[in-house]
Amino acid sequence: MSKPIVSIIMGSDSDLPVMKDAAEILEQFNVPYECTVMSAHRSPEKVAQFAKEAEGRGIQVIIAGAGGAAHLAGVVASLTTLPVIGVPIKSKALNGVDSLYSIVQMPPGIPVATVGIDGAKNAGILAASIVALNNEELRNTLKAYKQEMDEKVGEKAKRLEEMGYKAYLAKMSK
Ligand code: RP5
Repeated sequence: MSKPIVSIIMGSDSDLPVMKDAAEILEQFNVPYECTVMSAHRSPEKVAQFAKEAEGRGIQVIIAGAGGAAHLAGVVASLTTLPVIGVPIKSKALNGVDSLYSIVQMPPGIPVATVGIDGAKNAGILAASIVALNNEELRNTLKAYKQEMDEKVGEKAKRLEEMGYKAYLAKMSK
């Protein structure tokens, strides 16, 4: 893989089953990325070093997933001017509402773009959209991706209209 331009970080390897969705969509779009674990609480010095060095290493966007009292994205955003996208991970105790509020409610001055709970796929797409500002080929890839979704909805609508809802539901449950 060529030099990474998107960095996917997460607070724990237990976040990986969710955060892999960001990696998968970036692979689909041919966006080079790196993926690792670091914790704002358990390895704060590693986080600080990463955030300070990311821009110099050619990283353009950072995706940060964390759960619970999720400070990773905010701490990273405080130490870099790169855009940071936070992914709130669904937690056991509060179903990810704690993670969501921790990430989305950043005080004025340090923004973190926040996707939905477990929304790592959207984080990957958003990261690709940011990178695509200076990459026409990637913009075309993203346009084709949207076009494909549009066509799929159209096909479903046509099928539902033709079959009627009862037959459609019966086929869905098979
Ligand atoms: C957070 O604590 C991580 O991002 C993870 O979502 C959560 C639990 O971590 P583990 O105890 O599974 O390592 O820092």
